[in-house]
Amino acid sequence: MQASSFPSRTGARTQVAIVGAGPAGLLLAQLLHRAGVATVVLEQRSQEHVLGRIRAGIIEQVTQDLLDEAGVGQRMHREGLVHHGIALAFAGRRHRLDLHALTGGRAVRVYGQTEITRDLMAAREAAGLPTVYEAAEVQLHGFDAPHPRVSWREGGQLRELACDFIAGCDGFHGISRASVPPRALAVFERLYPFGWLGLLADTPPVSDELIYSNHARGFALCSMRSPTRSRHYLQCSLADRVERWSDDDFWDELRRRLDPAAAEALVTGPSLEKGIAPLRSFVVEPMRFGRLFLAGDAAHIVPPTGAKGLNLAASDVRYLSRALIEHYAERSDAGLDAYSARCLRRVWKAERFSWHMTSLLHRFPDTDDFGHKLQEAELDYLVHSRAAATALAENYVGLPLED
Ligand code: FAS
Ligand code: PHB
Repeated sequence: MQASSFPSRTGARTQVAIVGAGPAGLLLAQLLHRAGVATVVLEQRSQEHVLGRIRAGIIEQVTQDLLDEAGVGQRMHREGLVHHGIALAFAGRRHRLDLHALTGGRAVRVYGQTEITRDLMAAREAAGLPTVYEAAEVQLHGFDAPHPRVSWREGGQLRELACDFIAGCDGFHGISRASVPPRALAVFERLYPFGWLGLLADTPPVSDELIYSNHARGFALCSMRSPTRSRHYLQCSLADRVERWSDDDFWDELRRRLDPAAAEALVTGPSLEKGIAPLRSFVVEPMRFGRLFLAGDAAHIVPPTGAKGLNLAASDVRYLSRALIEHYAERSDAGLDAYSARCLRRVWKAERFSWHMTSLLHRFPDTDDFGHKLQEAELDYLVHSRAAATALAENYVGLPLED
């Protein structure tokens, strides 16, 4: 297969131009490289900035298998924590859901998105493959015709790259989806009347597994990155500002929202990172426009309550990488033609689950007492019904892939 003729300023070309060096873009690039498909990755921020983002922490088996297929799973297996269960806390009590037993032996793994990105960047550098960081003013051209191009500014110089396909892996605020004529898009969106205030600290996790807490003061989540590094979240108002939250304020509020045993076990310490993220559900249809394919947050966003965002990006990339490899290796476009519909069937199931978990565990300002009693009844039903718990468990560990 062709290699990238990249270094020259004009006349440069590659097979797949990938916009965005987040997990979607880097994982796609690595999978294509291992199949001999040439790529160039264009990232608007610095490598350090991309690595400085603290985001997802839970990965499904599908994502783990993909990292192994990409040849970057070694550290994940060494350092990632396999979790067989989660806990739901409400009405002052904590209830464990045995995901492993409920799903016939499946599990999730705690391994931070930052580490996945680091592993993928290292693999790409080791292979000497082209990634342009701090690529300014990236523009997409001619993707509704056979010869698309991307252009950008690098050190003030205008650069251009011809390609066969463009993969828009540039997240929710990227240029790829924004380059599609609005009339060609159907947008589905739901905004939530609250955000998540997240804190990362080198303190031991509250428990061996995650605790999702529904509390009258608001949702709380106790997660982790390792046996010595914890990651916690508090539901907060959209008007909240992270500057108003001292570390002590955060720890005191977290303690209030936990069951007594968890509150007792909480070890506090200085934050390494603190930030507020809004919650939204968002899907754009279709995910393909001619020779432009959207993957990951560029096409869909889920509230993080279901731990699906990064995992959906991975399953999009699994479908897209196989389709592009099939195009080059077998001269077949069947996978490319099926890409959007195949991804969206999975995306909408994850949107449903993430919306359900968010509705179940958060306090909505316009919910009345009756609504709160319904929430509590649903949680009580969940932790006492094997059927209801199985339904949650099979979605949490990740539904099987189509094909
Ligand atoms: P990303 O947004 O990760 O990557 C897109 C990349 O494209 C970025 O590096 C960006 O700089 C670059 N880019 C943007 N515009 C560009 C342009 N014009 N030109 C070139 N490059 C451009 N998911 C979970 O499962 N669990 C969580 O707990 C969780 N927490 C989150 C917290 C926050 C604050 C956010 C924003 C998201 C969170 N997510 C979580 C979801 C998140 O993990 C995403 O699903 C994941 O980053 C998706 O990866 P990508 O699709 O690669 O998009
Ligand atoms: C995290 O560890 O960042 C995390 C875990 C589970 C979630 C959301 C975030 O549902």
